[in-house]
Amino acid sequence: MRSQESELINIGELGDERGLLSVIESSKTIPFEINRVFYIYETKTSVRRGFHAHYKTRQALICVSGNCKVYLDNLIRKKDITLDSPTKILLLEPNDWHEMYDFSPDCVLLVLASHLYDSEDYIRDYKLFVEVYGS
Ligand code: T46
Repeated sequence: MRSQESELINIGELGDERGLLSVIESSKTIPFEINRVFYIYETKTSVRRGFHAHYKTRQALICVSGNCKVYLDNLIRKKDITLDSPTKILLLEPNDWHEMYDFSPDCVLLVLASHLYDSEDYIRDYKLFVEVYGS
């Protein structure tokens, strides 16, 4: 399988005396067509979720409120990313095993996805993940 690199981008903010506004434009900011939107909220701080990779779904993760961390493993590198601003977007590729953790009580994690929900697109077994994405 082709290895793709997840990426953290900053979309900046438009501000005036009324407050702040950040913009996400489908083809400009997000490098895939958005077919599904969901958000994760009221996750307990002690909870770690995710624990999977995908076959084809690409995603963009944005903490629109609060903060959380994301652990990424694409078998070449492992890293932890902090999402603590509505201007930070994690472009997550299918080949990154990911786990989300350290959710603040006010965390709302917005996810834009390239495909409709399909449980068959999930790789939830780490051994299978290594088989699929290992060299
Ligand atoms: C991901 C991370 C960032 C649906 O029925 N439709 C959906 O679109 C989604 C996202 C989930 N579900 C069902 C499947 C489970 O029964 O909702 C339940 C919770 O989903 P899951 O355990 O997969 O949640 P997370 O937080 O582990 O993972 C989610 C996404 O599923 C996943 O694609 O990459 O957020």
